[in-house]
Amino acid sequence: NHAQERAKERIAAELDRSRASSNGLTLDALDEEELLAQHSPLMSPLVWDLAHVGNYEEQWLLRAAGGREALRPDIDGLYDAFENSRAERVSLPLLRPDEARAYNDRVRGEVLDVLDSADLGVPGPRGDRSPLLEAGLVYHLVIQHEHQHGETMLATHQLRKGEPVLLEETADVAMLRPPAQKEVLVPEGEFTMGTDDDPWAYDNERPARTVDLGPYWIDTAPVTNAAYREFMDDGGYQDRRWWTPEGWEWREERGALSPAFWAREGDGWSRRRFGRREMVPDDEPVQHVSFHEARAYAAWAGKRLPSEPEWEKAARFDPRTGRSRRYPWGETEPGPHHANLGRRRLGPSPAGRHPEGASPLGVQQLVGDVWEWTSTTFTGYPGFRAFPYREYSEAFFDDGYKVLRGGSWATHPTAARSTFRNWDHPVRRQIFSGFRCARDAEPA
Ligand code: AVJ
Ligand code: FE
Repeated sequence: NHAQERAKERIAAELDRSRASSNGLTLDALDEEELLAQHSPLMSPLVWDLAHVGNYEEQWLLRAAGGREALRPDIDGLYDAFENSRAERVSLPLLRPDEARAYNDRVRGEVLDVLDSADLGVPGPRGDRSPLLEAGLVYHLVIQHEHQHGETMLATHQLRKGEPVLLEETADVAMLRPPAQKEVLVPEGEFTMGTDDDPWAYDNERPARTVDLGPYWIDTAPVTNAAYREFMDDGGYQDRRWWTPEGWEWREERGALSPAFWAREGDGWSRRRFGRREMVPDDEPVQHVSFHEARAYAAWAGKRLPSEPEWEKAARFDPRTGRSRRYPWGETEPGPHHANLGRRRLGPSPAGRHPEGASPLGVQQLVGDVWEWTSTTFTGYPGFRAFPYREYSEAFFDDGYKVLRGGSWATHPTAARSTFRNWDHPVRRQIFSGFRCARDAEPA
C-alpha cells in the first residue's frame, strides 16, 4: 500500500542521512589515531560512538524487530553504555575505524532488506503486529538515536584540542526580527502535555495528560551573551546569594567564572568554538552553561527557570484552539525558516533570527539554537511505562538529572518536537546548553 511505501522511503532516507552525519563527524573528519583517542574523560572515543550506533541498529532493527540472529554477539558488551563508562571505553578492544565502517555497512545492508518486507502498519488498524513496529516507531527511535550520538560526537569535537576539522555548512538565511516584548504572559489554565500517539515519541514523552498551571511570564528569547555578561560584570560568579548550596559548591570547586570555553580578551571575552578562537558575539544565546549557572543568572535577574510543564505550554499551547501543537509554529516539519536545527551552522543564531518559528503567544527560538535548562528533575510522567527498554529513560529516574528542552543548533529535526525531553547532570556544560527565564504572574 502507498502509505507504507512512502513511510519506508522516508525511513530509508532518514537512515541514510543519520549515517552520513555520523561518518562526517568520524571517518570523514579525523584519522585513525584521533578516532581512537579519548579527547575528554567526559566523552567516549569517537570510534565507540560510531560502532555503538551500528550495534544499536543491529539490536533493535535486525534482532528485536526483524527476528534475525546476532551478527557479532561478541561485541554487544563493548557497546553497551551501561557495562562500560565513557572514561573506560578507550581501553576496550574496540573495533578499529575500518572495522566499524564494515560492521555498520553490513548491519545497514540487512536493515534495508528487513525494512523492505516489514509491516509498519501505516496507517491501518491495530493487528497482532509488534508495538515496536507500530507506525514505524522502532525505526524512528533508531534514527533519532544515531542523531543524538551525532550531537554527543559534536560535544567531543568541541572538547578536542588541535586543528579545526569542522566547517560551517551554510550561512544562516533566516530573517532577524527580535520580539517586540522581552516577556509574554502565559494565561493560567489547562493544556495537554506529552503525547499518546506521536510515532516518533520516546517512552518518556508518554502518556499525554492534562496539566493545570497558574499564570506566568516567560522570556520571548533565550538569554543572550550580552545579558549574561551583565550578570558576570555585576559579580554574579562571586556572589553566593544567587547560587544554591550545591551550585556554589560546584562553582568553587571548578573555579568557574564564565561559561565553558570562554577566555578573557582585553576588556572583553573570546571563546573557543571547534578549534577556532573568536570574540563572543553579544546577540547569540549563551551556551555551554551548567544548570547551576543558569539558575544563578535567573536569581540575579529576579526571575527563575521555567518548570518543564511551563516550558512545554509556552512551546505548544494554542490559546485560540485550546490544543497543543507538535511544534511552536504548528504541525509542519521544521524548515530553515522555523528554527536553527541540524547543524546548518556550528552555533546558535542571534536572538530574534526565527520569527516564523514563534509560538502562538509570541515566544521565539524555543526549538533549536540551544537546549534550555528547566527547573524540573527528570522522571517519568504519571503512568510511565518503559518501552522498549528501561535503559533509555527509566534508568535515569534517580533525581540526578535536570530536564533540558527544545533542542540545539546541533539537534536533528527528527529529535526536536515540542514534547522531546533531554536530561543531564546539573554540572554539565560541554553540551549545547543555554536557558531562558520565567517568573510568576499575579492570578487574573
Ligand atoms: C537523551 C542525550 C541524555 O546521550 O545519554 C543515547 C541519549 N541514550 N544513547 C544520552 C542516548 C542512549 C541520551 N540523552
Ligand atoms: Fe546510545
